[in-house]
Amino acid sequence: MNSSFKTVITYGTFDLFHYGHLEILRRAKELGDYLIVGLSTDAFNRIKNKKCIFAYEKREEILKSIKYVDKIIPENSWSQKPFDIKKFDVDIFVMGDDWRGKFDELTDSCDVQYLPRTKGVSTSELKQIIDK
Ligand code: C2G
Repeated sequence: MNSSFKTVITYGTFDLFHYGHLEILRRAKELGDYLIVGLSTDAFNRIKNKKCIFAYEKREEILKSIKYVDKIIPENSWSQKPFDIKKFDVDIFVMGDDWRGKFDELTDSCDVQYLPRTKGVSTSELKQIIDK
């Protein structure tokens, strides 16, 4: 693969998919040529203490229909990132800036970019509105 070809990776739960999720995927893809998404499994969401409305298969189905996403891999643990970066020859790791600083150890293996979160929307806020 020529050196200008850039592989980008990002991770998340992507539950109740919304435009904040779309925006991070759009911007992540814009940084390179190929975007891999590490999608949190239901078991990993339990480890993250994150209650999920939609099961992995449903969240995966939505991500598969997003034009920015080229590949989806399961995210089973906090520790898999360096292995994924090596396995898929990742050039750029992207997360929203709510995670700023949390994955800086990955700068040894690739470019780490924290992008501004999209204001005004979050899965937890959507859940509160739905629960009303
Ligand atoms: N995001 C965003 N703007 C929002 C909401 C979310 O940019 N309004 C971004 C988050 O910063 C994250 C991605 O969308 O980069 C996915 O968000 P979540 O599904 O909430 O993922 P999270 O629970 O943060 O899991 O190992 C990393 C974890 O799996 C990340």
